[in-house]
Amino acid sequence: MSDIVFPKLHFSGNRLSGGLIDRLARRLGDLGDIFSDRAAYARMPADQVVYEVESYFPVPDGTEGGVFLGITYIHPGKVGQEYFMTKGHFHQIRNRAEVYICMEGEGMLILMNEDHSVTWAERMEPGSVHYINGHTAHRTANTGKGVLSFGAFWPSDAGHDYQTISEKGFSKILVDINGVPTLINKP
Ligand code: M6P
Ligand code: ZN
Repeated sequence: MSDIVFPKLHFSGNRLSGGLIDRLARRLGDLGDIFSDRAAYARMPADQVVYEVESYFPVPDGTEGGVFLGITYIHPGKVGQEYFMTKGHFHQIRNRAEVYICMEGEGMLILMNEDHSVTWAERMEPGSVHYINGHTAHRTANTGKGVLSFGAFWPSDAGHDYQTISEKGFSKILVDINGVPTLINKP
């Protein structure tokens, strides 16, 4: 089916358009199990938007050989001392890799190996490009005062495994210690 013509998309700086774009917002109420400070979480409004994702899925989910892309916008904020962040996931097909490109803001890409024994982080700043190897869980946190936005590109058969993260989390969390984003062992 090499004769299908796909639309050219346009990214304006804060919006993706030009094709059939899937848009979702994740609110605090959708992210119940990811933040460590339960008391701080309970005090915050469930309808507060933590991040938004605009995605383009040119082929059906699960298709081998295609590429999906998405732009994620994480709002600034914290739950207790823990920065606003994405749910995070492994790929369902574990060996599938992904690339992130930071466009705006300041953040950290938090990574964890497959047996959960090692969690580390890479700084994201405008222009930083991050190769996320297969078998590696990934989550992003906004450590700045404005929106953190980044583009993501991943194989269309990769799938998202949220279950493993929702059960066990990452082995470290990213918190603000005297204004410095710091990875600490999960309390
Ligand atoms: C990036 C990609 C997407 C992912 C999104 C939000 O855009 O990795 O696949 O959905 O970030 O992350 P999550 O799905 O973990 O909430
Ligand atoms: Zn991914």
